[in-house]
Amino acid sequence: EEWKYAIEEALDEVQGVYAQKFKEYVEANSDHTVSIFPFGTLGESADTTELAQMGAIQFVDLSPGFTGSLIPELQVFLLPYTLPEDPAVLADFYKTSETINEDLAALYEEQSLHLIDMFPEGEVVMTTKEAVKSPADLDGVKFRVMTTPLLVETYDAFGATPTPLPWGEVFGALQLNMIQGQENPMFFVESTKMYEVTDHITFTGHNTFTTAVAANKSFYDGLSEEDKEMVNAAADKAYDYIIEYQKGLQDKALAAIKEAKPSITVTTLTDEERQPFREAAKAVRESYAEMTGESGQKVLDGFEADIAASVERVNG
Ligand code: 6CS
Repeated sequence: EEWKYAIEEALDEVQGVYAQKFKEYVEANSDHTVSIFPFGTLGESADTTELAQMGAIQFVDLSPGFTGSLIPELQVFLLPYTLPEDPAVLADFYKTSETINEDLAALYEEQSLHLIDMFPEGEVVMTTKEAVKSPADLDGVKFRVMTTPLLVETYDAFGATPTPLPWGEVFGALQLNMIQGQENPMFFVESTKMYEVTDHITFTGHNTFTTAVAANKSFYDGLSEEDKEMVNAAADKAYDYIIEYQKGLQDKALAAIKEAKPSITVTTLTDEERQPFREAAKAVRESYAEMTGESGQKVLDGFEADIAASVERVNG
């Protein structure tokens, strides 16, 4: 059988590298084949999510920055200064968290999706046309965010004018100065040439980019036990690979950006400079609470307990 798998990125970007590992394992261990559809070939993230819900494609990569509009509790991943920064802790967390793999997985099921994996894609940085040292510098800056409501609240709290856009419109909007900033992990800033249309990179330490891979629910439920195990094993392989693959990727991407554009400025905010952003993050938690109620609170509590358990496991 041919399985179709849509991703939100290009084949040589993080989601693409994961998908290719997944495909390699499936094809080596079964009679099935996997066709990967890179970003743009089947539409925006909202489109590919729908295709997977309908069963027109079997697998999809769908990031909470978009899927949070469908499943509000997923916005827990977007709460600033909530996920741990240490990549080793993150690697343990996504794999072991019961909140992700049971509670959030159940919410995907309600949307006709079976959660296969969630994984980190690197620290999120801001890239802007003017330097950013404080929320005051974001005043009047139209800042592109992915389309889930909590990101609008976040950049509102950070002092900017949040502008939700699907990915396909971001480069052009920056080029035409319709927006003056956006956030993404460094590898993506490099591969998509975001640095050509922005001049300043700022490390604020407020988040890591999270993505998810899901299957159409009836498709997955209908697989033989053997195929289910094979799919899960393929995901485990791809997960380990993508964690290793990302070691040093941020530095490599940053070096390539500096080489391509020597005038780019790169600023890491100090703890003191991060303080006002941390303060603003409190209001974002309140928005999350309003959007998700009791269910969201339970997710957040479990999320933080699971993070603490991962910190303990990794650091002893
Ligand atoms: O900013 C975005 O919309 C995109 N960022 C990444 C890292 N992957 C896919 C997503 O569409």
